[in-house]
Amino acid sequence: MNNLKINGQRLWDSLMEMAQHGATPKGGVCRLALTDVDKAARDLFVRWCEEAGCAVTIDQMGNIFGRREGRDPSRAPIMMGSHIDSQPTGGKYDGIYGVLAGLEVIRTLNDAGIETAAPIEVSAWTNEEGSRFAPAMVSSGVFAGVFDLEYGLSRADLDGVSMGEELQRIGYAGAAPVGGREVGAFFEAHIEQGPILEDEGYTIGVVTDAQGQRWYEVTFTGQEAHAGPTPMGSRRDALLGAARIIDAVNRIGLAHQPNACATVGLIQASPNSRNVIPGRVFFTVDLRHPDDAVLSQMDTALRAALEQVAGEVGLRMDFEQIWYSPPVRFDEACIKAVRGAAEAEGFSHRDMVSGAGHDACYIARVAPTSMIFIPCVDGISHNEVEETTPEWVTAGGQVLLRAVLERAR
Ligand code: HGY
Ligand code: MN
Ligand code: MN
Repeated sequence: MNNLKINGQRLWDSLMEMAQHGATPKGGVCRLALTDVDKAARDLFVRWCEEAGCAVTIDQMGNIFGRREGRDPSRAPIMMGSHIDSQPTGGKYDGIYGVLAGLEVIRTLNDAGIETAAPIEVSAWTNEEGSRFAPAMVSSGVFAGVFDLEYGLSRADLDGVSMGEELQRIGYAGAAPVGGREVGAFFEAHIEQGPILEDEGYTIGVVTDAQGQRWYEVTFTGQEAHAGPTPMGSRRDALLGAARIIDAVNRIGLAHQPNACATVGLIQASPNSRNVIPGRVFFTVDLRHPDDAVLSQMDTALRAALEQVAGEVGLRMDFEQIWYSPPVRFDEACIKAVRGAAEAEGFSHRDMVSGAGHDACYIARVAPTSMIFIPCVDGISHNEVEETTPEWVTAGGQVLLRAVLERAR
């Protein structure tokens, strides 16, 4: 088994074929959760799993599991996986790499005629991105018991369409219960989505932790009025309030270095007319830090800034923290398996904390879990130019194979 090698070319070709689903002119993908292009990508993944001899199960949140039996069906499965959905201007590798690397491990075991003791599963988790439906990682969250099924299915996009409706529409409202079953271990391979591995010249990231996140939704309500006759002193300009908070969020991030991240990514002003003072603005805030206490300090600073600006500008404020995902420490034995696999394969590697959230963060609550990172070019992700190399893709898949075999023996 020690010289078993994945077929890197087959993995790369599968990535390129899958990237056709939602392909954008700039070379990225727009494959928002539960849209028709997500369905098409899901259908292709299911077909590939079946062609690889896997039994495919879909659960009530649309999570997909391809299962390869082992000698001992009573053993909990060793699972690999990630997500198929993307950001609106996403890349060809975020999420789908971990899904297809898992499939490649199964294809490689098939080619070699290797039977593992434990069953092996490859999974794809619904709406990891939290772009179309908030929050992120919602379906792995239901699997891990963080959210109940009703909450998960009720999550609606900005047009008010719910995940439950969309799962029915695209035919992925599965019958299987979500979670409540033992998973022997979970490994998620993923691009780093940051610059560290490439800048420092490492091939593999041994992910020990993931930072915590808090997501908020804010609505400022002022008063629509004419941009001409309305004196500056009597305005209640909701967009002015949002502008001050956008600057305050950036300053909160800078004030909690190292490591803090703070972002306003989504904003909707109304009536969005060039000569009307904006009466209503909806926007989101994303705060992150690997230390929970510092993340709480950032939360406190945000709430203070919101109160102050609403008072200054004379705005009504509706404010909700819609999501809190605490920092995660992954499983020591799984971390060791990944590190050992990188060493056995002769890949340079370093321990690191994930800046992004991943389904592994929630699966870690119900199974021994860790992650494998590969570099991405210039550390860019959540961008159509997201890129990595066949060598890095192969290396990550090879480490995944070894780590999984260690746990599935
Ligand atoms: O936001 C994140 O960290 C992930 O991409 N969902
Ligand atoms: Mn991802
Ligand atoms: Mn992402």
